[in-house]
Amino acid sequence: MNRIVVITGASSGIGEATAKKFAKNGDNLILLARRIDKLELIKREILEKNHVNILVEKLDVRNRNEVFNFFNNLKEEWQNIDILVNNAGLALGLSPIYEGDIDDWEIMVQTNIMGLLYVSRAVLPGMVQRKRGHVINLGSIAGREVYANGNVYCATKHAVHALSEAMRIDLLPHNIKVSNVAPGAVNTEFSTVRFKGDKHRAEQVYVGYNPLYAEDVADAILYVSNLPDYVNVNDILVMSTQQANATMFNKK
Ligand code: NDP
Ligand code: 8X3
Repeated sequence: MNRIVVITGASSGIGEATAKKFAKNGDNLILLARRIDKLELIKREILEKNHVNILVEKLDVRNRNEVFNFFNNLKEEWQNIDILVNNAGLALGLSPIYEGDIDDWEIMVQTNIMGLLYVSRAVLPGMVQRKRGHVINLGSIAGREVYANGNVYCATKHAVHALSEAMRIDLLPHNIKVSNVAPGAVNTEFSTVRFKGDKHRAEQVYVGYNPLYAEDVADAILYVSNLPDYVNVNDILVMSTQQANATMFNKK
């Protein structure tokens, strides 16, 4: 559709799958993440199959200067951003609040909340000026419910939910859509990151049931982005058929 789509955290999982879906849809991509090598590979893979333009950049959403330098210095052809997918995010650890690692807490808050805010603050003024745009925030079932030992991660995703609602109000007069896409369990690098490289522990999260895959969430994101101008999905909760809420699974 020849739109300009920014995706944060595009180097794996939901962000990568979303980039591929948008490219297939004919959209041009600005792909951001810290692992530039992975972004370059994804770019190459996409360009083998799609005639779109792709800009990749090594960017840590926690770094306020890096974020503003990047967006303030975009070449003219990349400036008219149509869609921002605030996807970069992570969970670190799974511990009771009285044993939590404070460094982990800071990284989650800085990435999932402050990173989303920095990128949004950098991109939104252009959308307001153009009177069009769409912000799609990656929430979570963890933004609706809390579960044992998920304390700070759940708090950050509750914040994403609140920010989606608040953004929608502030952007209402400016014709800008805001959608909150909230998945249940998705089999990506998410649990490997949460358990700091312990792949065995990460795999156990997805055993006994069919979890979502990144492509399923990407489908929901693309659907939300392709609706007519006058239609917005404010909020979408998508999960495996074998998951009912944050903690109840029908495992075989
Ligand atoms: P992945 O770990 O596969 O992907 C996370 C992405 O975020 C990576 O591309 C990573 O890139 C990027 N990222 C992390 N920290 C930063 C940072 N500081 N700056 C820039 N990019 C960063 O996990 P998912 O694809 O599953 O997660 C994507 C989003 O979906 C997250 O917001 C997550 O909370 C949310 N989510 C995930 C669910 C799940 O069960 N998997 C369920 C519900 C929501 P890099 O390391 O290269 O910087
Ligand atoms: C990721 C899903 O349930 O592990 O947001 O928190 S969960």
